[in-house]
Amino acid sequence: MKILSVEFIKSCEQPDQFPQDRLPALAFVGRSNVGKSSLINSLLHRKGIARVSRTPGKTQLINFFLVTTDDPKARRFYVVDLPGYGYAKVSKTVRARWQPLIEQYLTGSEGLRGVLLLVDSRGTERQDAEAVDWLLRRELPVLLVATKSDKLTRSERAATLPAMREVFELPGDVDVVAYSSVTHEGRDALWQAIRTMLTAPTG
Ligand SMILES: Nc1nc2c(ncn2[C@@H]2O[C@H](COP(=O)(O)OP(=O)(O)OP(=O)(O)O)[C@@H](O)[C@H]2O)c(=O)[nH]1
Ligand SMILES: [Mg+2]
Repeated sequence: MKILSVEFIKSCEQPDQFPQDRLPALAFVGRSNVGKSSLINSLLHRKGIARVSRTPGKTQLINFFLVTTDDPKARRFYVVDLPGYGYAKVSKTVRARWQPLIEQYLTGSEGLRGVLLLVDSRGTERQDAEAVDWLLRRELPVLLVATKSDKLTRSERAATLPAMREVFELPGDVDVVAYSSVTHEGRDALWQAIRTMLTAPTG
């Protein structure tokens, strides 16, 4: 599969700015600093299209990228980079604005075909479990991605995916993929999972 183009479309701070064209979309969610923007860059083979920062709270709006590929099963779709949840240092007012915005996007978008929930493979937090529950309760198609796998030893890596399944009590139809945006480990597996989500029947 070849990526033909990646175009930044827009940043949204309120729901009436979300694209209305109902193109298929994939949302990337997870704790601040977990590696959402880095993973988008790695996945799309674009170094800096999504802004990355060592300081949590970098992504503050909902950013839409339009991707086209030569794959008939994933020809044109949005990649949606969301602000992270659970970052204490972002002011309460800012977080109070993000939370409903994120929730409105996730619950009100007709084109949304999958939610990629990123968790740090070195350790999960209560908020990750809450996010898993929140998404599953709404019957959103979820894919769990364990990020920064390059930071684990080989044996730790082998233990990660079963451990994630257990911690979150994931139902059998939820996939888990390990990913490193440094080595790009997991890129092929993630693309495979994405194609499945984009072609799954909706409704
Ligand atoms: N070693 C390693 N570092 C990573 C990886 N992915 C991201 N990072 C680093 O983690 C930090 C946060 O990455 P971002 O991609 O900005 O994280 P984010 O989830 O988009 O963060 P917010 O936008 O603040 O919610 C940066 O310093 C990245 O370089 C990875 O796979 N491996
Ligand atoms: Mg980000």
